[in-house]
Amino acid sequence: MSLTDKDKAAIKALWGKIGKSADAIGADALGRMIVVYPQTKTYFSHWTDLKPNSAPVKAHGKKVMGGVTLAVSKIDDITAGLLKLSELHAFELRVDPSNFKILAHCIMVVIGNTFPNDFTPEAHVAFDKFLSNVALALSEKYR
Ligand code: HEG
Repeated sequence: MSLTDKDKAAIKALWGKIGKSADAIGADALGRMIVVYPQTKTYFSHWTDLKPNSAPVKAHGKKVMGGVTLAVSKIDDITAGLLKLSELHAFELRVDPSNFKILAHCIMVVIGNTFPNDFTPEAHVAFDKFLSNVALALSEKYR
């Protein structure tokens, strides 16, 4: 589902308020993902510590949110903006794309939890659509 101008404005407005907390959002979302959906841990079995708030979980949360911040900055063509990341996840990391939806869900829960006032129903619907587009863009190179 493509993003309307109204969606894009709502996404940018939300990110303007919460983007500076991206690292913490990422760490929290990743920590939740590995607890609530333990099957996702298979991709991180090489880490020394797989518990929420551990150093590798925090570091990776920061990286993932760097990708989300990139997608916000490339909002007019997310597919092109995330092409390199799609190649990485498809060919090297071999992450099953169903996991993108799982992480997207965790990111939404964390934002709603941490920023209840900014996460209005309008922001929620636009950000949900945005993360679906991010998941789709990351899945682009799978075949
Ligand atoms: Mg991925 C690496 C972004 C979902 C598993 N992920 C990365 C990196 C970025 C990124 C920016 C670093 C790339 C680099 O080093 O060049 N990931 C990213 C986004 C999203 C996502 C934006 C979805 C919103 N990743 C995701 C999911 C899984 C996963 C759902 C698995 C459940 N990513 C993964 C792994 C690595 C990265 C295993 C390598 C991490 C490492 O080796 O420590």
